[in-house]
Formats: sequence, C-alpha cells, structure tokens
Amino acid sequence: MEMTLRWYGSAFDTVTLGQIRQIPGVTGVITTLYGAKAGEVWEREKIRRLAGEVEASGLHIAGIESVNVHEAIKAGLPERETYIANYIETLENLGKEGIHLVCYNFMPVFDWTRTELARKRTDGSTVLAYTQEAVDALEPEKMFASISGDANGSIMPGWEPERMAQVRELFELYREVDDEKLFDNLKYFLEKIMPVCDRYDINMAIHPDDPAWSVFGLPRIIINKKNILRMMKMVDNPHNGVTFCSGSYGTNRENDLPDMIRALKGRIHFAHVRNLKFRSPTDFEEAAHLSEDGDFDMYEIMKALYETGFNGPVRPDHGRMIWGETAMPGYGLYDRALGAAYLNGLWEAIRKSEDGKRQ
Ligand SMILES: [Mn+2]
Repeated sequence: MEMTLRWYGSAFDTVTLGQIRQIPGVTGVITTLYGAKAGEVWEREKIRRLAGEVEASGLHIAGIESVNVHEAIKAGLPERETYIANYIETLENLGKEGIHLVCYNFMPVFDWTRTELARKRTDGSTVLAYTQEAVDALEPEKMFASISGDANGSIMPGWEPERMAQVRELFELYREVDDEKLFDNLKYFLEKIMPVCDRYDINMAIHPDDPAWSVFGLPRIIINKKNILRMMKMVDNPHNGVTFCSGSYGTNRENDLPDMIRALKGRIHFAHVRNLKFRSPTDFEEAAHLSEDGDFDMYEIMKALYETGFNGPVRPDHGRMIWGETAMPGYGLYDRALGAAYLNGLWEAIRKSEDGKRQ
C-alpha cells in the first residue's frame, strides 16, 4: 500500500506539493492534467512537465485521476471510434512516461452528485452531503447552480460550468441507453483499450458511481458487488480493475464493503478510503475518517485490503473543512492529512498484528 493525496495541479489547488510532502507517510500524488477536456489526447510533453514538477518536490505521480471518458463512448455514438483512438493515444503517452494507473468513471452526464457542499456539523466543520429528497425536487440543469455558491470559488471536477450548460442535450444522448446498453458500451471501450494497457502495464481502475444508484433516471451500473463482478468477468484481464471507493459504494447500505473488497481480490488497483454518516438510507453526509465519526468500520475496510494483498495507492478521500481552511469542498489539506495519518496508523497496526500471528 502506498499512501497518496489527490492534487489538482499548482494552477488549481490551494494545497501545495510542499505541504503534501510533509504529511507523514505520503509519498505520492494522484493528479490529472486539470483543464484537459474529455476526449482530448494528452501530449507527452505536458505529462512530462507535470511529472517533473511533482518529482521536484520529492513526491511522484502514483496514478492519474481521472482520464475522463467522452460521452460519445459512454452513449455508444458512432463518433466513439475517434474518442477511443484518442484515449488509447493518451494511455500510450502515459505509459511511456512511466504512469501505470488510471482511474476513470463511466457515469452518464454527471460525475459524483451531492446536494450540499458545506453542511454544518455539530463540531462546526462543514462537509459535503446528499439527500434524495433534494435531488428529487431539482431539475438536473439547476443542480450546479444550486450548489455552486458553496464551492469556495473553485471549479468542481465533473461540474465544469460549460458542461453543465449542456445538461439537457447530454440527457438526450442517453434516452435509449439503459443499464444493459451501458454495460455493452463499457465492454466495447475496455476491449479496445486492453491491448495498450497490456503493452504498457497500465491498470485501469473504474470509479464507482456516486451515489451508487440511478439519479435523474440515468442508467448507472458500477454500484454493487454483482455488477462489478460482472464487469470484471466480461473483460477478464487483470488490467481491467477497480478503484475501491468506500464512500461511493458505501452510499448504498446494502453494500458490505469488506466483503466486496474480498470478492475483488487482485482487481483493486486503487483505493479511496473515507467515511459517511447516515441520517437515513438516502440522507448522508461525509464524516471524518475515524470509524466513530461515521457509520463505516474503517479498521475492517483496511484489514480486508491488507488481507487481500492490496499493494496499490490509497488516498484519504474527501475531508471535512476544518480549522478555518478555504479550499475546494472535500479537498482541503487539514482533514485529509488527518485522514492519511489515521489510515496509516490502522495499516501499521494491522500489518504488525498479522505479521505477529504468522510467526
Ligand atoms: Mn472516490
């Protein structure tokens, strides 16, 4: 396991590489060419420059989150051929620059969905939150406007204003696409990219849909154990793998997180570990990483990762906004640093206790 932090690049992130470097045990960052549009080819030179900047700080790029998949690929339009070719070229360029992990998602139209970006908790911290009631009362195109006032001036990945301006057109694309069709389109995409992944040893790690159910009537497939195992089987290549995100799979209370980790042994290439606190099965907020602060048993999650031999990057996922910090919601320094330290502590304790049992 390698502890990492997500970093959006010096032009976009309030957190610096120098600060990340000082979090004990954090050796890598998960980053992206922020500003690159879905479907664009990432030039080698740009990747090299980004890697050089990260390496100059004493860290390295542990993986990319994300290389976004163009809607034409997800919706299965004829233009997908061009965008898949571009995606392959990007993977090739990443591979040539020594990057072997790519996180992506296959969610139609919206990336993650939250209805509040700054819900106040009793300790005065603020967190991202979701209620189904709020989603049901919203027109999809008003979603962005309803939350953007709380974004602290940052552009939320997946919620870029120019994208949100086309929400209605995007919905049109998926009128004929149900879950089965979306599975077909994902399979088509994966089969096309597996050869380049094999060639450059690139692990593709699909991020679950968040929340793990359909929103606004759109198809959603990466939501539970049954579907993710189906996906692993339909393109049975170790490079076709998973980002295990506890906070996304965990939105559905029926998902048994440690059990899912065990079922996905060998196919989890990347892990996002965070905690949620539920008010009801469809009303939840993000919590501190500590087990007692939310509803997940973080020890059991880390233990399942340890026991299945997980050796990829982990990042503490969203954190609370604490200590007066102003940053992109979920991506401040302080609470994610606390999360990294806590998860490292759990890991050390699990490793020592398991190693002790073996002797
Ligand atoms: Mn995640």
